[in-house]
Amino acid sequence: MNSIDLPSLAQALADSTPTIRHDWTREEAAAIYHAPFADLIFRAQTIHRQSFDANAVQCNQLLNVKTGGCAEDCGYCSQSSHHDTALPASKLMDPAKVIEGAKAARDAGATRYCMGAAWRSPKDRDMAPVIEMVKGVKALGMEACMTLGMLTDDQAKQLADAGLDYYNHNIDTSEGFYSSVVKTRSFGDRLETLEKVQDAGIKVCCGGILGLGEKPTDRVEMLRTLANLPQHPESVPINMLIPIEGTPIAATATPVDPFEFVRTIALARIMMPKSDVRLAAGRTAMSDEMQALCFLAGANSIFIGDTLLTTPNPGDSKDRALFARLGITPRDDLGVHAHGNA
Ligand code: SAM
Ligand code: DTB
Ligand code: SF4
Repeated sequence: MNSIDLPSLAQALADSTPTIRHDWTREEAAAIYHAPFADLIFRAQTIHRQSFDANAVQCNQLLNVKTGGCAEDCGYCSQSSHHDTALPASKLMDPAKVIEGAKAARDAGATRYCMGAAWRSPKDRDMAPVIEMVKGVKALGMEACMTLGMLTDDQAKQLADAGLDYYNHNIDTSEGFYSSVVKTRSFGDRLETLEKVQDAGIKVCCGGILGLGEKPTDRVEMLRTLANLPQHPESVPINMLIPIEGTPIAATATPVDPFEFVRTIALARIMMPKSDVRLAAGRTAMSDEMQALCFLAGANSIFIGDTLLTTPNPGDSKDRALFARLGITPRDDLGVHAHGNA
């Protein structure tokens, strides 16, 4: 599929440079979120085209390198030891196995390998194997991302020195709703780790979940917190809750209106014009049409492969078919020469 020429007005808009702001007001952000749908999507798509190829999507592969038994009580999570989810806990994986997985992911088209551990924070003895994982993934020419919970300044520096590109640490929802979702840590704890990561020179991946029982204001405020940080997170994952039996939130949550989900993506794109916005967890429950709307609203990144951390993901054949239907190509962040040469 070849992309068609846009009419000249739209092209002129798409050619201008987006303004990067860190002073969004509550009212401004809410007005964008609640705008007529066509106006919202037109604005988001225009801004999207100022910084990105609208037909390319960045592809990430997740791996849970340490499953379950987590001391935190996040009300949505299958891996918390506070909930009875029937998920067996495991030890930290052997770095060699992790690197094998990364190579397979690279061969399947992922440019970034995202490794998650179900920890409140890493212990000092965990750092050596974790660093070996980062170095191994980097040696394959891929981008490396980790999510290990709260970090000290020294741990952030060690990860930066190992070559870690991104650290994922979500704020998940608004400050006001946070304590209804997690009680074992505060919203401020999350912001503190984000600051340490940024100070160490690692790029930040930070977003949230929809479907926790939050109100539209909580979604707007979550994104406003991110957009008003001194530096926008380079990557903003927007997850749709995957209800997990045995978790308190699965018992009370109500499904999110798909249009509200798309509005949230559009607001992220408009307030953080140069960040990658990821259509993250929850795609198995979404139609192709809903995913297409998310891409139109400015999402430009997904998780590929059959599994996320502990739950299923659409998988490569479904995603290949979706990309073909929409004329989307995987974004080649590694360059053709880095692919398949290690
Ligand atoms: N332990 C790490 C931490 O504290 O950041 C990282 C792992 S955690 C699983 C990463 C993110 O995945 C969460 O912040 C949440 O946004 C998302 N997530 C976890 N469980 C989910 C679920 N059931 N449905 C949708 N998203 C989920
Ligand atoms: C993010 O925002 N979503 C990913 C990643 N960052 C670590 C995790 C999704 C987890 C979905 C539920 C599961 O598989 O356990
Ligand atoms: Fe632990 Fe992360 Fe799950 Fe919270 S989201 S319980 S910190 S693994």
